[in-house]
Amino acid sequence: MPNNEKTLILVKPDGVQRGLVGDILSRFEHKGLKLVALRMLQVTKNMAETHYGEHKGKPFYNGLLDFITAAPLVAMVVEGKSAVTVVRKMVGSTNPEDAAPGTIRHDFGMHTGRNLIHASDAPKSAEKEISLFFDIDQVVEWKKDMDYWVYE
Ligand code: D4T
Repeated sequence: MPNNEKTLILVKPDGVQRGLVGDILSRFEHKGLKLVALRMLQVTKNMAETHYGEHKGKPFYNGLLDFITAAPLVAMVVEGKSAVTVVRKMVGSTNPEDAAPGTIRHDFGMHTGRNLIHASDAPKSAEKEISLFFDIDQVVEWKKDMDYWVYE
């Protein structure tokens, strides 16, 4: 398949605490993306600093680290044609107030600091982020028979 990509998705601690993991995961399944990795974990301060390194020094940085390490989150990898772009569109704008109706952040969120979900913003960052959250053997290569009915 041309432009086949993998991307990292995190259902952040607010999504887990609010019982939205199933609703959020099912959106990606229903879209036609292939789930290739899934785990629940408590993110350490070290991991959080690596993941959000680009935001170091910004006013929201410390609060962001506290939030993402406050309770377990669910990490997953999905795969499909242009998966990075497709997933970012489904996630919506960073601030749920600006997110379009039908996006996850619009439909479930109220505030930027509790915006439920993270998704990689480019194939290169996806690769880096996937390797932060998963060992290589935790990402499963499998043939989804349904793909015949999803892609021409
Ligand atoms: P992530 O990285 O979580 O998918 O979000 P985005 O890619 O949409 O947005 P981002 O990198 O600019 O922000 C990362 C993360 O920081 C939180 N945040 C952001 C915050 O708490 N206050 C703020 O003012 C901003 C800009 C939300 C997402």
